[in-house]
Amino acid sequence: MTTKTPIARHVGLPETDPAAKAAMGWMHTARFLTTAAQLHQLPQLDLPEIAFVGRSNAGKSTCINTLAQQKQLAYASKKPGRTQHINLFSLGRQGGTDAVLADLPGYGYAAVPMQDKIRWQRVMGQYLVARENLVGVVLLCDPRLGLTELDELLLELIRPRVADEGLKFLILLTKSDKLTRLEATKALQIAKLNAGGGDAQLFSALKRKGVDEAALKLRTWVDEVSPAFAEKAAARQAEQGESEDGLSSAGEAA
Ligand SMILES: Nc1nc2c(ncn2[C@@H]2O[C@H](COP(=O)(O)OP(=O)(O)OP(=O)(O)O)[C@@H](O)[C@H]2O)c(=O)[nH]1
Ligand SMILES: [Mg+2]
Repeated sequence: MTTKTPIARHVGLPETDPAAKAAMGWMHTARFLTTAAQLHQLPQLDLPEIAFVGRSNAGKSTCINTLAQQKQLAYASKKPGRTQHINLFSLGRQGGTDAVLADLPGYGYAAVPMQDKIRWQRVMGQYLVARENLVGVVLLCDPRLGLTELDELLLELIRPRVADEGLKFLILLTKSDKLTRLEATKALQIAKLNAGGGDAQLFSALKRKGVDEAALKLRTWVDEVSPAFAEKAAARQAEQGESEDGLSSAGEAA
């Protein structure tokens, strides 16, 4: 869905909301940052991070590519289970980075050996509970399947952070091009009921439905938390400066 300005809506012009346009421009700056198979391999970042989670084949990687307006930023495939690492992408203009997107491996793919499933569920659980700079979670859900048991488990896992830290949460109903209008309306109603503390919207990479809306939402999340992150980074820098001063004055005294 295109987010129109009130005037455009009034006269029926397909004009895009300037804020949504800016959000899409920002999304287009996405570039690969790093990949990690294990949590401890992820860099500690002083930047707001937004994770894309959901069952295998739900369309997480395609969603990131669609938001970024890039064909092959994240690896998408017909074959489920293609994303097997946590892949991070930086966002920000002029080479600066003001946020990070995380593409997570999907869960629930039957052909994955049980041991790998368990290992992965543990890694993802730890990521969602302990990743300090995580500010938002986008749960991708194929509305033809609805929320699965593992989706519900994930919701349980993040609920305390949603309640205590204001972790943002959005359910994206992917592949909505496969639904009739009535099915889409019903699926959205159900998802909104299940999104306790968060939001839900329809999305289609194929038909470019809900893309502006999702980009704008993520931009809003980042705008909301950026001052707190800037403050933290400044405090850390000051701390470092003080300890360096301490070192140099110790050096001078010697
Ligand atoms: N019709 C339709 N197909 C889509 C849409 N989004 C993704 N797909 C297809 O769904 C399949 C899986 O997409 P991916 O983006 O690789 O899914 P994923 O969630 O990243 O999968 P894993 O990495 O295995 O967890 C691909 O064949 C995509 O082309 C959509 O909006 N509409
Ligand atoms: Mg993927």
